[in-house]
Amino acid sequence: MPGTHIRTRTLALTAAALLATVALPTATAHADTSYDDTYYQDAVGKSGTALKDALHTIISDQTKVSYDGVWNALKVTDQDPANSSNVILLYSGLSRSKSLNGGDSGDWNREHVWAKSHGDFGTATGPGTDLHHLRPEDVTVNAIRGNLDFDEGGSAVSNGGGSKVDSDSFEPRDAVKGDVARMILYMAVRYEGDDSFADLEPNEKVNNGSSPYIGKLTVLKKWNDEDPPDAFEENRNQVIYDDYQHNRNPFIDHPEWVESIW
Ligand SMILES: [Ca+2]
Ligand SMILES: [Ca+2]
Ligand SMILES: [Ca+2]
Repeated sequence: MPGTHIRTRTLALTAAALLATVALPTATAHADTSYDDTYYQDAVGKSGTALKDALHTIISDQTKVSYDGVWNALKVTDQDPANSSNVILLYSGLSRSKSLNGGDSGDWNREHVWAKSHGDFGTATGPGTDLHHLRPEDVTVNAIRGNLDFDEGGSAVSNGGGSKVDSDSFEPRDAVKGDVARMILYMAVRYEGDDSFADLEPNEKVNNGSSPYIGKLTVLKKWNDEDPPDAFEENRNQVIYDDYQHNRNPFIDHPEWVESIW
């Protein structure tokens, strides 16, 4: 249904342009209420743990993608809007040929934003193949991020688009800080330990190692505020919902729900 996508995306861009002209300053201004009466019906009006529980039930109803299927899915979800032969690399911000997927230097591969060692879920179908936190990234930059927690500070990553790294944390470039926060917090709500995988949660630490935690929560909340969802992130959420998993990242539709839960 490519035609549907084009129409949806055009409407989203028009809405974004309208919001930009009225320049409402708060995260609430970016809330997309399109799905409040349908998809989010059982969550709207709730807060805190009740909201988290309701969202967990809603987003756990999904189709799962195989790890091999992730390659082709990312070529659609992360397509460069200016060049349909390319994908945009998450941290680098570079546009690179879809055909350069692989494991060699100069290739892009499948970055697990929630590092798969944090909770040790690997690449079996489940959290390790969940498109809501998988993004294309340069093989070398992906290795530099490794399984580091997220925090501010460090030195510039080579070809990292402004991303920084130090011994115990990684700071993505400004344009995707909010994307990273909303991906991590989606994972925390989606995986609650009731499906044979670990209960993933954010915390205030770095050096979480193989524990099922990612830090730092206060920094992720700040990034959610500083970098609200844009057309690229919203389109990606829509494509995953329409064509792949049939579930949504609630924090892209309602960034203000982050503050309500955490
Ligand atoms: Ca650090
Ligand atoms: Ca962004
Ligand atoms: Ca959880």
